[in-house]
Amino acid sequence: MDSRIGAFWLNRLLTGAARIKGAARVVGAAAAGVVPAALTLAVLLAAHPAHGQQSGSTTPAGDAARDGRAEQSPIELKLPRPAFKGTPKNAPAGSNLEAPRKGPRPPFMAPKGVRCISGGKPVTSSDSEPIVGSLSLVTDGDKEANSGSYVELGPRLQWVQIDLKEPHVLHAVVLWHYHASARIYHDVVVQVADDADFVTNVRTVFNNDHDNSSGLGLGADKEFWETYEGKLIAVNGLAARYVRLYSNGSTADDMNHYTEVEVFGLPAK
Ligand SMILES: [Ca+2]
Ligand SMILES: [Ca+2]
Repeated sequence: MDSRIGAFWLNRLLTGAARIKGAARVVGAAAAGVVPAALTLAVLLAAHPAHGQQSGSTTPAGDAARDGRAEQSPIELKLPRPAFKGTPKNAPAGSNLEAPRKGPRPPFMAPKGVRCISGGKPVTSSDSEPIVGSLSLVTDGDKEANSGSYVELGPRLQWVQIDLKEPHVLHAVVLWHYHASARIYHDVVVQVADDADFVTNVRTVFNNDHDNSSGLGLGADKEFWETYEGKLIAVNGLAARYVRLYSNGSTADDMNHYTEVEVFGLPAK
């Protein structure tokens, strides 16, 4: 910073500080703290113009975000074999449907060290006695479209829930309902919470229930075709211990299926 420009801004700040000081006399002691802060900033800017120029336009939070971006890397996601080829053509009329992607999904970037933290973690469900398979299939790491690789829950609105065993900072949830044939599951809602009963600090990270038939709130997200790539839902660093996923049947039938759910994150400090 040019010294004349520094002097100009110092003058402006001191003038501002004088005005604040005048106002402080009127409003009393509560505002008085502002004056030393403004003066300190002015002095710092004059004494360290280069530093003032660098950090004056940002905040400690901004610095952290920039550092975080610098350390981002793609999450390691192992995909199952594709079970069917081509684009599904029997799209339901009038549905709010995500357009099928052309080409593979781009890598998902997250802070370095973010990994799958759901493998082998306990799974509970609104349907404690699945029709086909067991709840442990949701987190057993097998995402293939084989018979025996998915759990089938009862009809209408059902949920599965993963207990990460301790609070984590979450960055993505990747979800495979059933990808052996083209279909769309309805009322897909994904929530995270601090407690197993989903009472404390519940946050919805995905909701494509457009008419609130689930009673969980109106969702603005789109419905999507099941594919071998799974559905990746960005979570953006929310801290939680529990992840719950709802669905309400599919274009195939009223049942609810899960082949695998992977949660990506880091232990919360
Ligand atoms: Ca599985
Ligand atoms: Ca609905």
